[in-house]
Amino acid sequence: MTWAKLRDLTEGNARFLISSHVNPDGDSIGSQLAFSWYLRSLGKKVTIYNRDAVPTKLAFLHDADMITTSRPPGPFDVFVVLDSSNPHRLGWKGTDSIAPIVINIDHHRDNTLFGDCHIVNTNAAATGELIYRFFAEEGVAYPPTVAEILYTAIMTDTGGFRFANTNGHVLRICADLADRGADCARAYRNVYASHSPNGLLLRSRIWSTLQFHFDTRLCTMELPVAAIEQLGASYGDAEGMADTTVTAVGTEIGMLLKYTESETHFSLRSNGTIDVGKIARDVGGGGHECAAGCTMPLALEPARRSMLEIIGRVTGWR
Ligand SMILES: [Mn+2]
Repeated sequence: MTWAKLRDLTEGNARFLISSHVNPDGDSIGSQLAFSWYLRSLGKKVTIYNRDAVPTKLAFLHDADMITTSRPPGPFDVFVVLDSSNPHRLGWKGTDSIAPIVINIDHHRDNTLFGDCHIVNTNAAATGELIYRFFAEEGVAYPPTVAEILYTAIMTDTGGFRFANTNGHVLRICADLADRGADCARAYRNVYASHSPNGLLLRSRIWSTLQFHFDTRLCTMELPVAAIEQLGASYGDAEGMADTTVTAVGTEIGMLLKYTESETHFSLRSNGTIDVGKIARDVGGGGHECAAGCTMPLALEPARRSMLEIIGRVTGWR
């Protein structure tokens, strides 16, 4: 890991494209906005392009409206990929040829170390934490708006300071960000307490599908993708529901199954005893020990059966 190379590549070039993964979360949006702020403070020309729009609950972040979902024309000198273990995760084509230099900043375990400069630290709680460290290393002074962006990135990737990646180091960083002007209550309210009425109805629909398996060690909930449109809700309204699947006493793995007629996506969660990242990777997905995801090209019933079989095999549960 070399901050100097990152500094040299940023200082020595003029036109930057920043992108991050599909279905962006607080860390992907936050790290993009913070790094973009830094580049613009150096007088660089910056475009932030994502396949998917900024979730409404993150629109409060300063300059979130800078992020476009229209394919930018370029040309670019440097392509900055944030919070994405590989360029495929960005969900759009042409990532190979979009710019001659590629920077990869990430904290995912399955990062392929692509790019000309990769800053990949799997001990970091969030990509936002790596940007924070870069700013600290470089002595960058940033405004409260940027502190709030970094705080939100870390808050969301630690599940509101509740996941196993929450530790003294992370909390000290967040204390520093609060001292620099991040409004913690505002970040909480926007991210966790700003449901739309239709969004809450969608959540009640998901709750109603709750089931236990393996003597309550596994908990599942289901989301028919069609219900989103039916209720006039949005995909983002279901966010965080996967986390609630692992909140029962005695439940070690939780999963939310989002399904269409031909495809089922699993959001896997663990209480820390079982590495769900490994389970997800075994079926072509990815993620961390406590939060991971994967997709099967199967309808709900066969996909659920297949996953129960896999979990039974991996854990020895009956
Ligand atoms: Mn992240």
